[in-house]
Amino acid sequence: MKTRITELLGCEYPLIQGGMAWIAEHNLAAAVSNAGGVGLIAGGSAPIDYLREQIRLCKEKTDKPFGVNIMMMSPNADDLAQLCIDEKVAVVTTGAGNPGKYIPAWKEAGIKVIPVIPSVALAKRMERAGADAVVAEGTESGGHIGENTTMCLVPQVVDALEIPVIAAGGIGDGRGVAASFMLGAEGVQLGTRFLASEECQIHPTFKELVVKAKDTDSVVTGRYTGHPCRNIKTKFSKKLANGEKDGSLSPDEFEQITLGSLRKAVQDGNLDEGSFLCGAIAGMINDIKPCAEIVKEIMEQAEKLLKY
Ligand code: TUI
Repeated sequence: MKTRITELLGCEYPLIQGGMAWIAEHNLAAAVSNAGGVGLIAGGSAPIDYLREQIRLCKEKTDKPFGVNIMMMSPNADDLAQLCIDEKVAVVTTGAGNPGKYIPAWKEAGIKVIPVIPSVALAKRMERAGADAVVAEGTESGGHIGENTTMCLVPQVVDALEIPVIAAGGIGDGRGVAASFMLGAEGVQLGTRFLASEECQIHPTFKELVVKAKDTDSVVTGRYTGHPCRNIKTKFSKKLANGEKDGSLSPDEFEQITLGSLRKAVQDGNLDEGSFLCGAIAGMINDIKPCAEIVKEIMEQAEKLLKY
């Protein structure tokens, strides 16, 4: 399956792993890259020394291309952006904001730049700013999301841009990949499917929630704070959703009790205070497998459906 994305990134499959904050570290990224996709390490709001170490550990585990995701809302985004240049990272993706100010320096350093965007307007701005490709991310995704669905967003972004488009949001198997290609995408990004992988370092309770989730076990919280996030339904996320709905939780109180909640989910599996960010496709994911198997099965299924 050769597309402009495999050509751009020098990978076997046009498949990248989402740069999930607090989750995507070097073991996961290296496993996905070794499987023929492109793994990403999440910068999130990590300290610079942590990210430098993760990049170096990843280089030890794979000689294939891998990337880093820079979260624009991170207080140290400037430092992490420069670190990618210093460490000669092959690919940078960005999320939760407009990375325009970093693009010239990344391009100058030979880094492939792929912003994650939730709208056609931002996609066009990113193309004008020099992005190599975009990830068009639908609201089915886990974590911080826009409003548009993958099915509606991807073809509109494809029509609006010349650069290649990677589809994200709600893709969990080869059918989702094939569907994305029918919409005009030339690559896919998957996050949730890799939560249930052997190499993913999240707490076992988190993996169990993903594997056990049904189609209706996904909830969006925090719309009224301006940072809507998709989570797995738990006692905690239901409390947040109800507090938002009935007005018993002010936006300030919401921000207070969700502070640190990603770490509590990922590291502690804390069901009472953790935010288990996860995409809506979790209902379809029923097993934990090595990344190599996940990537191979998905791409074989997609190739069969698309008759490559
Ligand atoms: O970034 C993500 N997903 C994320 S980031 C994250 S960490 C976080 N923690 C606390 C609050 C919020 C986030 C968890 N999940 N996905 C990519 C993505 N980017 N989705 C939506 C966007 C986005 C939104 C607005 C990209 C650009 C944008 O631009 C607004 C503007 O014009 O500046």
